[in-house]
Amino acid sequence: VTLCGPIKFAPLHPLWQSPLTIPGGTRQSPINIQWRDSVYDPFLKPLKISYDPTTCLHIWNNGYSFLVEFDDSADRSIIVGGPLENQYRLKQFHFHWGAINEWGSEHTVDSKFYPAELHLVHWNAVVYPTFEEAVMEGNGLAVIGVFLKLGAHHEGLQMLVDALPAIKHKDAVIEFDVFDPSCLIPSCPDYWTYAGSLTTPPLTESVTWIIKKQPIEVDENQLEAFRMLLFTSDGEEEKRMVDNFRPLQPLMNRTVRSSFQ
Ligand code: SG5
Ligand code: ZN
Repeated sequence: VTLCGPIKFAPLHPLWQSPLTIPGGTRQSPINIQWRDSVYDPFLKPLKISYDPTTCLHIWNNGYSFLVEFDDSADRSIIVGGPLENQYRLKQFHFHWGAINEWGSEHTVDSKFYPAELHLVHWNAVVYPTFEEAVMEGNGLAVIGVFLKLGAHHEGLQMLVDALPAIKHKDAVIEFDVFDPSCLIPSCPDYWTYAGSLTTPPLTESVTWIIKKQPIEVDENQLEAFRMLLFTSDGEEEKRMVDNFRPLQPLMNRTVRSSFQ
């Protein structure tokens, strides 16, 4: 007989010491996108992206991911169209990834995980005076999700990868003043869209998700560079920044729409 000892769970990341779920939540993210259950919507417009590379400010390790933040005090880096009624301003982008290539993305397609997922976070500055207010409201945010798959070296991503050793520890920030994130967005215009939430606390149900169908390719060394980052501050016992994704949430009463047939 094999006796099974008690199952030991990894300690929870400090980010998740606030509630893991929203009581009564009906539009939580991420979700599995079941391709055949998505509904083609011929009224969905193409998504127009117009980023000003000089609005880029810095790159920092926030202890859960690394973020590239933008000056969002004016309509300089914006998206419009797609499922959106107004234009939305770029605030930041960040990634989620796994310890190994078998998982790491937050969304899945037909239950398949990608090794990483990029999120470009935008807010509705037409309707809300600040990002913090937009975070709390139903149409406040629009996040573009892009899957990363293993393949060719990505020249645009390498700009970021080269900066990572300088922000290895939690709270490290360095200047990063020119970057055009549109180089990280696949050329194929096809996307899925659904109403969801932030995938980190405060988990508010304020996000119009726009998930690109086509992944971008990155190489093994580039993913390995992500995995060299640390959740921990300088001086603490080192914990690798990996598996920084939220588990899948129930679809509930939602439809995923597609821009393509
Ligand atoms: C919000 O959600 C958070 C981000 C968080 C993303 O944009 O901001 C706030 O809630 C401020 C009110 O947190 C920060 O920017 C740290 C200050 O981003 C992360 O935590 C990095 C993963 C999460 O957005 S997401 O739903 O696209 N994953
Ligand atoms: Zn995210």
